Amino acid sequence: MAKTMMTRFDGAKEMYARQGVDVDAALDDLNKVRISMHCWQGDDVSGFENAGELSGGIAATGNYPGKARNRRELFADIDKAFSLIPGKHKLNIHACYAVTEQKVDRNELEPKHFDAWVQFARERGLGLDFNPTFFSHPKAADGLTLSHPDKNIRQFWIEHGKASRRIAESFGKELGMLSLNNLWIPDGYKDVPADRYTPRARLKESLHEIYAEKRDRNCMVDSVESKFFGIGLESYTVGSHEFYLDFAARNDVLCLLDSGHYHPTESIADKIPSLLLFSQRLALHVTRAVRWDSDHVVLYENELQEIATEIVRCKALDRVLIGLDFFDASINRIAAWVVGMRNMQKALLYALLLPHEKLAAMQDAGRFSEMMVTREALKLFPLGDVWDCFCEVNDVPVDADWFRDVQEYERDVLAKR
Ligand code: RNT
Ligand code: ZN
Repeated sequence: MAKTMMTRFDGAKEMYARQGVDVDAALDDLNKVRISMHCWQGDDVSGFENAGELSGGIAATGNYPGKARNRRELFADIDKAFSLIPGKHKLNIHACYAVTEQKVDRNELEPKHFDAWVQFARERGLGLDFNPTFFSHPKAADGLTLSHPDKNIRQFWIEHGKASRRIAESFGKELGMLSLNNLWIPDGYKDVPADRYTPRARLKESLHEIYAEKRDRNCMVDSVESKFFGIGLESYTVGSHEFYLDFAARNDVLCLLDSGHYHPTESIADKIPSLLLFSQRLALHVTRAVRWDSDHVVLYENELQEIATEIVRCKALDRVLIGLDFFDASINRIAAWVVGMRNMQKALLYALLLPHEKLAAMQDAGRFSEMMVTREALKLFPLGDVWDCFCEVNDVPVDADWFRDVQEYERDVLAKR
């Protein structure tokens, strides 16, 4: 390590030690956290099916040049991103990224259609997570899938849901690392519905069918992702938070909280300890909500720090499955990945460097002024010096330097697409 960096690191270590924080232990803990990087930032959620327009009330806006147009390009871009992100992680993929010679409809997908992904992950020591794709498909054209009034359409999507569980299980088996199978459906209505009950009853029944078959819990876990509203589905979403919270609690399924799916002032961090008290595991889609949209690149800011802090002080780094979910087509897509992943790690480091027990003791003793003063002081502690050291040890460039690599890649590779 360069001498100045070493000096900065030692100074930081000493400052944290005076607060009772062990920096080396924090770095060890951070090194073990695998974050699931979503493949869909690389191509604006297009997938490999040539399905046309993105549907389901989500939108990737912008037309920054260099988007990955096929598997080869997406794999290369993922490699580039991971080369700039410290540590070993997981990759999160969607069913619409199946690699098939001929067209295979979603209800007929099998593990073998994801062999290319498994091989890619295996060669790089990555884990794989999975998501059935209930959008961008003719049978989801009216925005309804598992709650559709038409039984045949529901049946098609139930089959897709079942197929997805088999695929996720195969990922866990092949790679020896637990795979998360996360279900999100866009179902909802633009305007005030005449019946809120029946669509939810149909969704409940469809989910029971999907989850009826036992899968190996050492290989895969299921989660359900709720949402408050989507574009064109503003008045009602069938899979609301309360619906899934209850469903998950009763059916050996995890809740997945997407940090962009709630009311703008609602804290997602606050939900974490509540859920952890009742469930062994919890899954997250970390994203950044801006007004009515939920899928902006994750920045290092307060809400993210709060989420990370809750995970760490609940001692739940091994119980919370952290994934990212954003898609920005208006900037360099690799930079978007790297910024989001590194910020998630930075927030975890921030959380790992807080003296939680000391602060909790102050709370219990009613020493609230001291608690406030201590925390405010900690906000300006030299986290950046510890972070730079983490990057250096993991052999990736520090914050000020990595973008140059991305610019080079843009010039040499992306610009030629
Ligand atoms: C949509 C959900 C969902 C998707 C991805 C592509 O609002 O957040 O997770 O973003 O599955
Ligand atoms: Zn999400």
